[in-house]
Parts: sequence; C-alpha cells; structure tokens
Amino acid sequence: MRDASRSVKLDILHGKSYHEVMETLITRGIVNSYFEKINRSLQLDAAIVGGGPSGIVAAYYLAKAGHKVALLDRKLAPGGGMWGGAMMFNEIVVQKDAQPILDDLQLQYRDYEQGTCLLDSVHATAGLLYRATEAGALIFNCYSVEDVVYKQGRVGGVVVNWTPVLLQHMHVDPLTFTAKTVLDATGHDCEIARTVARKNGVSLCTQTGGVIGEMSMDAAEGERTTIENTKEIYPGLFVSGMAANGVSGSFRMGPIFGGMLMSGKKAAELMHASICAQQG
Ligand code: 48F
Repeated sequence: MRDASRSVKLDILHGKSYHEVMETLITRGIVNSYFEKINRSLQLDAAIVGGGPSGIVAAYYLAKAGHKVALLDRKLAPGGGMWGGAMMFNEIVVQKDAQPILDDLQLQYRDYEQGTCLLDSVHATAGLLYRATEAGALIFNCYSVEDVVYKQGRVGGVVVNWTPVLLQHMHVDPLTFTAKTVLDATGHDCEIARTVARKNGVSLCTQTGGVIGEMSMDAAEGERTTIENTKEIYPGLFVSGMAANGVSGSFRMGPIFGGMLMSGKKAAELMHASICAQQG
C-alpha cells in the first residue's frame, strides 16, 4: 500500500521521485558546504594541531579576536584527554586561577576545596568545543597532521591527511593548509615539535635544543610549568598544554585541567601578537 507521507514529499520536491532528488540534495549540501569550509582554511592565521583542552581554548580566543583559525584533530571526536575525566570517572578538577576562562566560555562548575572547583568532564569538553566553533573556529576531525610547511627557517603551515589513510598505511599524498602560526597542542607525544626537529635538523627553544620528553607526575609543579613552557619554540611554531611540558622536559599532572586552559589562553595571546606583527 502507498504511504501518504511519501506522496507529500513527492509534491514538495516538484513531482520528482523522492529517492532521486532527496539523496542528491543531501549529498550536494554536504559536499558544497564542506569544500567551502576547506577553501576558507587554505590560508590561515592559526593552524591548531590537536583538539585537547589547550588547543580548543587557543582556538576559541584566536577566533574571538577575529583570526582565521582551523583546529585539526585525528580523532572522530575532538576533545583529547578531557572527556574521560580520570580513569573514566567523568569529573575533572580545575583551579580557581582558571575561573575567568570557565566564565568566558560559560562552563558550569561547583566549588571544591583549596581553591579548586569540579566540572562534569563531558559538559566541559562539549562546552569548549561548542564555544570555539560558535566563535568561528573551524574544526576538521579525522585529520592527522603528518608534517609542516617549512620555508626559509620558519614553520608556515600544516601537511594533512585523512587519519584512515595513515592508519591503513595507504600510499596517498597529503594536502596543505598554510598558516601564519602553528600550534602544537598534540598532548603527551609533542608530535609536531618532534617532526620539525627531526626532519629539518633544527634546534628548538629548549634546554637541549630538542624535545626533552615529559617526566613523571607532580601535579602542582606540572600545572605551573605548563603555563611557563607555553611559548614559540621555533619561528612560527608554538606549543601548549601537555606538549609544552613534554617539549621542555617537565612533569605530567593528571586530571587537573586549569593549567591546560591557561596554557591555551597564553598560546592564543602569543599567536595573536605574532599574527599582528606579520600583518604589519
Ligand atoms: O592530550 P590532549 O588532551 O592535549 P592537551 O591539551 O591536554 C592534556 C590533557 O588532556 C591531559 C593531561 C591533564 O592535565 O595531561 O592529558 O595537552 O589532546 C591532544 C589531541 O591531539 C590530537 C589527539 O587526537 C588529541 O585529541 N592529536 C595528536 N597528534 C595529532 C593530533 C596529529 N598529529 N594530528 C592531529 N591531531
């Protein structure tokens, strides 16, 4: 028997077959909209590699300052190590020093002890992603940054490929997004800093000139140094979050996230200054 709701859709689509038209409409909308998004990202002010808390916060403040920002994350769901709280207990601790950032991003928190507060980690991660995209940052998920654009002694963009292509070891060449500034927010592995040092034989702005690698856990010290270590480690290349401590050989800190948020904000401020200086 013929379904009445289907014949209404046939009318709406000017009498053409529902199956013919609707599928094409859906595909055309997605393809055109997606390629328009890529086109807008070919020449960026800031390319942010890694969508953990520090990268998302950096994307939020840079987009809010009016810059062209894209954040690339290899996972289907950006958010890095924040979704799962600690050992999948989905709560996180944030110091009050980072409260202005929580307020800027309109995240909900409850007071805890000794100048800290508690947040639901799913609410916090979803909230960061929502506010960053609302501010105008474009997020490309399932993108792995496998290299950088490197010209005249400066990092000038990112070389990207689909994560499934890399996982399957397919021999497929990448594409590039150029950028005035690049942020390594890749977390514990400091992937972009390692790649820049290894491939180009250059010295980074660290005690050894290379990626030193992170130390074991000291929550208070790790939090303090994450912010201190957030800097431009090579012309055009900045580091934030756990990558900042990894590059400079400092401590990990576990499920306390104020340092990550403040590091992301500091990275955005440094990158903003660099973008403005390049614009003259
Ligand atoms: O590790 P991650 O959450 O970065 P973060 O901002 O925060 C660290 C904390 O989550 C936690 C901690 C607590 O205080 O120590 O670990 O430093 O997120 C890093 C993101 O980068 C992505 C990865 O999928 C993750 O979402 N990523 C890593 N390498 C690449 C990448 C790459 N080469 N290309 C694209 N994305």
